[in-house]
Amino acid sequence: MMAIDYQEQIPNNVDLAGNKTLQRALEHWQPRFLDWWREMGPTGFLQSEPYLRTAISVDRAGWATFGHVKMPDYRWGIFLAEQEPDRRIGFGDEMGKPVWQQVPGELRSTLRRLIVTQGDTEPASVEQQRLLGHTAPSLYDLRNLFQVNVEEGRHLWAMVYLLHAYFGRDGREEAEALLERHSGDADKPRILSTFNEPVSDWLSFFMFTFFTDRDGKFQLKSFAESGFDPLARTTRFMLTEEGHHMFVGDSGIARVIRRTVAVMKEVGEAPDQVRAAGAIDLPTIQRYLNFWFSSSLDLFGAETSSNAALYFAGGVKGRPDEAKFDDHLCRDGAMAIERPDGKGGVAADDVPLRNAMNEIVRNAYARECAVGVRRWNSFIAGAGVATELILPSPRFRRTLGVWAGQPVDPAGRPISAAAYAVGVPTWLPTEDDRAFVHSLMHRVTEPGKIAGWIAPPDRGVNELPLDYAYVRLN
Ligand code: BYC
Repeated sequence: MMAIDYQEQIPNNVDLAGNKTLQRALEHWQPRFLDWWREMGPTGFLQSEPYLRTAISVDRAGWATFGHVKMPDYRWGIFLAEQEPDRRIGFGDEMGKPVWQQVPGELRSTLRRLIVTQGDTEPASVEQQRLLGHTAPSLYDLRNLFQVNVEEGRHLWAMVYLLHAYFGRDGREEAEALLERHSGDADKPRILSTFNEPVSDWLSFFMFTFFTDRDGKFQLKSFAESGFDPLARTTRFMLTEEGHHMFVGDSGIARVIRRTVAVMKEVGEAPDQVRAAGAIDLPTIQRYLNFWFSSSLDLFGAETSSNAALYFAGGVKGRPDEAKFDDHLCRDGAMAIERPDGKGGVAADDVPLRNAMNEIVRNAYARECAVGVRRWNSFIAGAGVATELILPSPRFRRTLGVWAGQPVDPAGRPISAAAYAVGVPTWLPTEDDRAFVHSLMHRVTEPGKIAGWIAPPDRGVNELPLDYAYVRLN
C-alpha cells in the first residue's frame, strides 16, 4: 500500500506525523472510510467537482479554503481548536479542577458511548442524503449539499480521531462499527431515531438541516464545555462548520416560502391552486415542519435522565454556553417537568436540576427554532398572506420521554387516540404530500437556473455570482 503523507492528505494540527501508533491506526481506517464514502456517500457524483470549502488550519485565514475538488479526494482534516492555557472544569462536582488531557478511568465507558453516539450521527446524515444530488434544484444547492456532506464526513473523522487517540483497542473497534451501522438498516440501524428517517426530498433536507443540525449545534456546544479537553477542543472547531449547515436549512426553507407566497399572489391561496402552479403549499410546509421538529426534539433524550445528571456531575457534558448560567453546580434546585396525568390532563413534577439537563437544553433549542419560524412568518406576512407557520408543542408526536406515544395535538392538548388518528393527516406529511413534493424534484444543472418551487438565493458562495459553475458535472 502506498504510504500516506498525512500532512499533505489529512491536514491536521494534532501532529499526526509525530505519532506513529495513531498514524497506523488511521492508516488502517482511512481506506475503509473511503470505501464507505463510495458505497454509502452521494451516489453518482464520484467524478464531479463541487466548489468546496476545506479547512486546512484553525486560524481565520486557513479554515475556509475554496476550490473545485472531487469528493473522494476531499482532504478530510483533523482539527482541534487552540488549547486554552490552564483551562479549568466549568461545572459539576469537579468544577475548578484542571481539565483532563487523558480520559479518566472511571469516565472511560461514558465518554466512549457519548463520542460514539455523536460520531454515529455524522455518517448517518450522509447516508440519509445520498440520493438528493439527483434532484438538486440548482448547482448552487447541489454544491451546498455536498459541502454539508463532506463536512459531516470530517466530523466523523473528528470523533474517530478521539476514539483512536484516547480509547485504545475499544476505540478502534467502535471506529470500525461507525462504518458498519447504516441509516434505516433493519439489522444495524444508526443509534438515534431521527438518523434512520429517510431524507428523500429537498424540503426534508432543508428541514433536517434547520432542525436536526441545530440539535447538533446544541450537543456540540454541550461537549465544548467538557472537562475532557480534547473533546471540548474538537467540538469547538466543529461548531464553525455547523453554522453553514443551519444556514442551508434556514435559507432553504425561506426560499421555498418566498416562492410559495409569490405563487399565492398570482393564483390564489388554495393549496390545490398553489400545487397546480408548481409550488409547495403552506399546509404541506407546516406538516414537514411538524415532522422534523418533533423528531429532532427526541434527540435531547428523556426529560428526566439520570444519565444527564451523571454527565453534568462528572464534568463530562455541560450546558451550552455554561458560563452564562449563575449556578454551575446545580446541586440544589428543581425544574417543574410536565407529564400526562393519566386522566387526559397535564401534571407537573419537580425534578432535581441535574436530572433535568436534557429538558433545559431542549427548551433552549426550541426557543432558537422559534426565532427561525418567526423570521419565515415575517416573509409570509410581508407578502400580505394571513397564514402563519407554527412551531408545534414539544409534547406533540414524541417517541421518547414522558410524552412518548401520547395522543397530543400540535397545540399540546392531550386528546383521545381516535381524535389523534383523525388529526394526523392534517398535522403530518401524508403519502399524497410526499408524492407531490417528490413530483417537483427535478434536477436543474444549468448554471444560474433554478427549479420552479424555490426562489433563488440572495447571494452566491464566497462572493461568486449565482451563475457560477458551483459543480463541474464530469
Ligand atoms: N433515539 O437517559 P436518556 C448531530 C437513548 S446531532 C434513540 O434520556 P441521555 C448531527 C439514549 O442514548 C447531535 N435512542 O438519554 C445533526 C440512552 O441509551 P443508553 C448528536 C435515544 O443519555 C445533523 C437511552 O435512550 N449528538 O450532531 O440523557 C447531521 C436513555 O435515554 C434517543 C448527540 O446526541 C433517540 N432520539 O441523552 C449530522 C450527543 N435519545 O445510553 C450530525 C451524544 C436517547 O442508555 N449523545 N436515546 O443505551 C448524548 O449526549 C445522549 O446520548 C443523548 C441522550 C442526548 C442523545
